[in-house]
Amino acid sequence: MFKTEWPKHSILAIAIVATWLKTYIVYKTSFSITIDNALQEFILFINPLSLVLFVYGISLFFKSDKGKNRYLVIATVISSLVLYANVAFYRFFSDFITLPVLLQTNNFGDLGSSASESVFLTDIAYFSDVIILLFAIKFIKVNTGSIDSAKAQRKAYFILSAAILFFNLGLSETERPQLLTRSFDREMLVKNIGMYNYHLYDIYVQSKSQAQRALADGSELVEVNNYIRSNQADASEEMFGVAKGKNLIVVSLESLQTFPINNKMNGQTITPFMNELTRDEDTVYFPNFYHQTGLGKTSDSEFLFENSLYPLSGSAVFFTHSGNTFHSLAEKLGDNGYHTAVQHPNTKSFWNRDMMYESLKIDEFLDINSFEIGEGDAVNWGMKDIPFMEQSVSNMAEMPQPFYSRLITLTNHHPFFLDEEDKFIGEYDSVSGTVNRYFQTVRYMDESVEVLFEELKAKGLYENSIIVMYGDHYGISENHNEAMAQYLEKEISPYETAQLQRVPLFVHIPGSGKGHVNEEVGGQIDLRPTVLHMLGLETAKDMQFGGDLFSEEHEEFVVFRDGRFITENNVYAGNLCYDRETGEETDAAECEPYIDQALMELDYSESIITGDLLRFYNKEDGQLQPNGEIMEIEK
Ligand code: GP9
Ligand code: MN
Repeated sequence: MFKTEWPKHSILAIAIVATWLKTYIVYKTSFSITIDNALQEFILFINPLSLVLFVYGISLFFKSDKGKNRYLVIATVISSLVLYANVAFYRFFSDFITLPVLLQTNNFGDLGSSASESVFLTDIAYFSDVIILLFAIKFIKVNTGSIDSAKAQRKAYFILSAAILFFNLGLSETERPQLLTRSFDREMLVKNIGMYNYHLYDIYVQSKSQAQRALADGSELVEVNNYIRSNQADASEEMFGVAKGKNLIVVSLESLQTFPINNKMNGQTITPFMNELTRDEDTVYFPNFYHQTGLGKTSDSEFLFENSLYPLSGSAVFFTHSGNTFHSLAEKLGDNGYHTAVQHPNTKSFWNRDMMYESLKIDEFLDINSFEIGEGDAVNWGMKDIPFMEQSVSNMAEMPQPFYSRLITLTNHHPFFLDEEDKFIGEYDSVSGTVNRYFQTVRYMDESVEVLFEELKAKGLYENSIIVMYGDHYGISENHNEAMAQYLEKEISPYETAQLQRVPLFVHIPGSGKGHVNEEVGGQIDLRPTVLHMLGLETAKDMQFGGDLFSEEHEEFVVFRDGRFITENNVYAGNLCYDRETGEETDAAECEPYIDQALMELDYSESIITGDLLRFYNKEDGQLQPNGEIMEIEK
């Protein structure tokens, strides 16, 4: 067809361009990847390139043209299959493939049947680069004369491909800081590092956890079990069963810290409704309650709540260990006749929730598709909390009772933007726009909590439910210390920073008269036993690190994910020991005994997760199954 000779590496160049452009076109046509700005679009455009250059470039090492071409065809077919498999999977699950879904087919029994319904003849277009390549090989005559600078050329080529990879990663890092360590969302990963790199990254993450799991055996549990049993607190006699058989409504209050509660900003009340709750006769309010999250932020708080285990130190456990065996709060409630549901108007793959919720045995996940987001109903990260509360309650009205419904709010999230009509108070006046706006979004959140209560009453659900609400993690990071120092009118020492990790906890039991301010020092790790005991369910045989906050035996010892801790008398932060009440530095000996205990507790919890040790634990009789076989078969 073509008479003239084409340059030596034309076939390679054609293959690269064909796959690159095809991938970009497929991104745009077959997935719904949200693009917010031109930079994101640019990253999406260039992200297939680095790996394609690298993999196809290996053909440069082949001696014969035939070998080269054959390799290129195989490489294009494989990359097309990877892309196409994702397209077919996405049609059904609106998500990208991750290794565990291929391995845990029992969770996805309908995969096979749905796959066949997701395949069409026209899908041949997804292999267009293979077709183009085959044509090129057949009809293009390339100059085979060897200009022998092959080695130097190859070197330059691979340096270029590495440079493109780093350029891509650099751009992604500016767009999404900590993308790879936090790895919060598959869509975000595909959007930033590209489909092909995403799969390599996924394989790396998953095989690392699989290897650790394979090396673990149940014997490690003996020591952990002894530690847990010797530190365990009995249920509170007064509160055990106080809400037996009632619905459990849990609200994760996005980025809400304790400091705005019962506080003012430039004379304006920030949380009028929640302030009332702190004095309410049916509400127990905990002002000395801390979050214990790490990289996984909201998802870590969910993990703490459901499992009473610490999240991981180096990654988001929702992402890396969603295939583990867990004995979650949801599972226990499910076993006791509850319908269990999480409501959160965001993409279901965010924080890998869709996968993790399967392992946590949550019956129903009402994600963004379960909500109607009308005009003006979205701001910042998505659906506004007020319409979210309204629709969540309507959803609850449809649920079989008793139910456990956990709501995850969204509006009070960095960067704390609001529409004009939702600003109920003015901004603060510090150097930090983030801090200034935070007060307004917290004020909006307060309004949404009030709406929740009203709606529950209107729908007749209120009387028969208990409502547990807690801040999921800090909203204002240490980057805003100057503004916080201005607001709090004190210097932000390591002590203050630790104290700023307090998040409010409200336990509201309608008609109980149990309301009081409870000064107990506690953390998110304590939520699971506290809540289960109120619902009249024992946890004495559970593998959990927290204790019932109402129990006389509850130990005031809150360990942060990074080893800082709070005790009844002390705050240990920045390697210094402080008096908890005064904030004055104290004798290091007061903290000393707890330093190792804190690290040990974190290590024990980490070993449960990385070794997937709960598969060796019989939750019914509390027996360890060191050889693991019995539990494995049951699974
Ligand atoms: C996203 C929401 C916020 O679904 O949970 O996540 P965060 O950034 O707070 O972890
Ligand atoms: Mn959050």
